[in-house]
Amino acid sequence: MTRRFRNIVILTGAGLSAESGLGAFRGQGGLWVDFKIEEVATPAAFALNPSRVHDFYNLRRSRMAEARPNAAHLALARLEAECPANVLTVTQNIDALHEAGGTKNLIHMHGELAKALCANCRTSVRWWEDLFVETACGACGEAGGMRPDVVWFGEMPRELERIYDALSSCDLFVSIGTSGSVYPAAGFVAEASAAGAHTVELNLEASEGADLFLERIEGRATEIVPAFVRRLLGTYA
Ligand code: BV8
Repeated sequence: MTRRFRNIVILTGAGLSAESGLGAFRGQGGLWVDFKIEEVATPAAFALNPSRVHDFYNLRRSRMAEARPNAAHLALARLEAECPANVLTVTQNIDALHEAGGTKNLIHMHGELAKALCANCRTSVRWWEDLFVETACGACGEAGGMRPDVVWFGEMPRELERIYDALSSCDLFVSIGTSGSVYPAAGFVAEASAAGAHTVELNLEASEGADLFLERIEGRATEIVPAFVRRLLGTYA
């Protein structure tokens, strides 16, 4: 890697936060082993049994409150701070570890667990406590409509226009800690390739879209991401 890239887009997934104690979704010990997507992460599930959905997200929110950014989060914040290129980080993660690590130019395309959304008046507020069916909205006063401000399956991800804009002009696309199994995120590498970008996957194992990448680095995020960032910053020296 010798090219001096000017517009870098980084996509991250659950694998980035795994070593901070926030288990991934798939694979051994993954969330989807104990919970069914259709029972906890869809609008229909919330309409049918909101308490079960609140239990699922209250559990994750309490785990998230204990978690700390790891060496991979810190390395990505360093890249953003020291790299002469434009760096945009797009995360599928709903935890707050990128921000805690220092990353600023960040899009939570699947929302944030540290926010609550009122389904009645669409007000979104910072929220670190448990949520319940009885919880009333501070803006409209309604109860029963407060939900985690996350994107459920079948719902539109956030800031897609800004993301596709960045993908269409990026010259380096880096995917970190994601299995490439959820769309539209899993389609971003194809968009970046179509724009002529160099594409790199950093992951513990080959993702579902591994063949779409020009370069792949396998390993644990806390080891391979700091090394990759050092190498990348070295190209501007
Ligand atoms: C939508 C928030 C309409 C909530 C999430 C096209 C084809 C097929 C299906 C679809 C399609 N288009 C749409 C769909 C339907 C659906 C979908 O993709 N279904 C899948 C299951 C097939 N998509 C949607 O519904 C999306 N909405 O399409 O709206 C629309 C229309 C037009 C244009 C746009 C949109 C909304 C999807 C978002 C759902 N919400 N999260 C919550 O978190 O509870 S998705 C959630 O699951 C995460 O955010 C993430 O996106 C996904 C989990 O994936 P990963 O993060 O990759 O985690 P995973 O465990 O799978 O993998 C971890 C990886 O890390 C592994 O590879 C592992 O090897 C690696 N790893 C582990 N440890 C480490 C590591 N790597 C390095 N170091 C380590 N230590």
